[in-house]
Amino acid sequence: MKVLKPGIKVVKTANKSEVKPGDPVKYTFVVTNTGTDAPLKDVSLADDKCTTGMTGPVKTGGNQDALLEKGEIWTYECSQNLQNTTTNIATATGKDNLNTEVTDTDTVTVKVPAGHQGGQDRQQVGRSCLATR
Ligand SMILES: [Ca+2]
Repeated sequence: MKVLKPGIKVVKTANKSEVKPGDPVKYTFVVTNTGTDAPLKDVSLADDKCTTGMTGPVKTGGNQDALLEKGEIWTYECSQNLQNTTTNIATATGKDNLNTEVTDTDTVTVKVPAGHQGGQDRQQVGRSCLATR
């Protein structure tokens, strides 16, 4: 009997490591199949904080079908305006053809500097920060 070793991997990155309050951050999620000869179905990508505006997957390589196979790269994106230092956990999930579920997570933290938090107007916040230093 052939033993399937399904595996999935998500790598999450943010386009900035630190932003001012209210500034947008774009997250990119790259999902790949790390298993051995085990195409994955029902592949999904979720983020615990970036829940709206998720786009993708954009499928690179392979056959562009509904199965994530080895060598294929599925990329998702999500943008969010951050008010406070935020740590997001992304979770990728898939199933092999025996319905064995595999998951992987990746975490990214984007800093919003203390003292700048909670402001509405960037210029105003900038001045008040300087004044309190
Ligand atoms: Ca495929």
